[in-house]
Amino acid sequence: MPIAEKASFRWLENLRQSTALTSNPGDCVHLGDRESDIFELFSLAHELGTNFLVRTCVDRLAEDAGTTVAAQMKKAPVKGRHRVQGRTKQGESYEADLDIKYEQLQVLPPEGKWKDYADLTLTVIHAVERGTPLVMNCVLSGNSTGDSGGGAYRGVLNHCTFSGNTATNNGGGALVSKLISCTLTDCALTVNSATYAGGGVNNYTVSNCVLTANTSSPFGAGASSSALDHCTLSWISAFHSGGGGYQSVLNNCLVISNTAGAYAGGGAYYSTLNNCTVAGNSAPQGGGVKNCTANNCIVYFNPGQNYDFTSTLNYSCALEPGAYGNIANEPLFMDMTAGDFRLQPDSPCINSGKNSLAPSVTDFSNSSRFIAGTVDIGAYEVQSASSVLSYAWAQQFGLPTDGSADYADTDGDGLNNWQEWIAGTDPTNSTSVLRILSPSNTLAGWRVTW
Ligand SMILES: [Ca+2]
Ligand SMILES: [Ca+2]
Repeated sequence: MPIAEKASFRWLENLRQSTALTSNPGDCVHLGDRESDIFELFSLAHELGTNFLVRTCVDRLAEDAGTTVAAQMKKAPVKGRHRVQGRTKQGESYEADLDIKYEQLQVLPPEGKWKDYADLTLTVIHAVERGTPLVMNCVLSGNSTGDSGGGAYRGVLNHCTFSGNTATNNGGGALVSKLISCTLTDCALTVNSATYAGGGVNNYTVSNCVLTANTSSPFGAGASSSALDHCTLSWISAFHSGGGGYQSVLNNCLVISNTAGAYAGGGAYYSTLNNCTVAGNSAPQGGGVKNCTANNCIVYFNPGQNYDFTSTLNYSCALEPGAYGNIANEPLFMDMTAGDFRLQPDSPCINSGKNSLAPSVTDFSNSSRFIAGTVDIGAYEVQSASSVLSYAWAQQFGLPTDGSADYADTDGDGLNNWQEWIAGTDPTNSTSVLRILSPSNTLAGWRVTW
């Protein structure tokens, strides 16, 4: 979908209009949260000669695509310490010491936009709290707060169980910091205010966790403003929108049977999903996802519409998915009613994703990605794929997926089926073939046709 038709267009318009109001755009810094982490905004700021500071949610390619921003910042030395003072809503003051890193990096646009946008040299700032408290193997149950973070507020929590915790503001289960291999059940916000979010977690980095039955949150009943990796979000309901996730990034997650009561995004709302399986979610609009970008995702079997025009799907499996490498075939789960969302051995999702959109080298169950050379669509990678072809592509042309057809030249046009898949030609039609016919030196330069 062109950027002009997406919700993020408003961030670009805001930048353009506010820059037009000043005579010296170089003196301005435009601030944005994770929603503003879009390469188009960086390019526009560069074009307008103005500056920006956004909280990032995407780990972008850097330095000639040989690495990523996160990998470079991990290697970077700490260049300073900074103490910040804050005050809770009860008026208690607190201090936090931050380690500060910063680097100038060459940052690349998303791979699909390389022809539209140039690389940019950006300053990346990284701040991490020092001496963050660590809690391991604990049960946090039945706690409540009139502020935020019912079960936990700040800190790193590993192998903990949260249940029945509530908060009045944000983060019924937990707020701010990091959760590893935790389970959150029945955590909630206790007020029905449209400004509050995160029944389960808010502002967290969450990995290998299960969030289930977190309820009573207007937005993002499972997670809000969080980064989730290898997590299950299931049977969660939001009053308003974003049953599973809201303003979050979900990588390798199962997003199953969540609901949004009043408006939209049963599975996720205003979020980015990479290699997730989104099924059985419901909402009045966009039962699966609404205002989201979904890459390498299965968005299927969501009552009340899998997604609508406000979302962009790339290399995903959904009914009526449009262009961008998407497929419409049923994903063929092992046993959806029993909650087994692994893929059957003949699933069209096998090898049908795009490797550069995969968020990590492991799948939901921490098994290898890129089996048979290409990432599968959805949270699970089939570990025993026998063909290197996209199964959806092979099945479309009646080719077997046992590997026997991979390097055969079915239509005798000189290119084997793997080459025809890469070229996007028809492997059953010998006139459909990638072959240079008539190179000609036109005024615009060389033109190659096939
Ligand atoms: Ca694969
Ligand atoms: Ca052909």
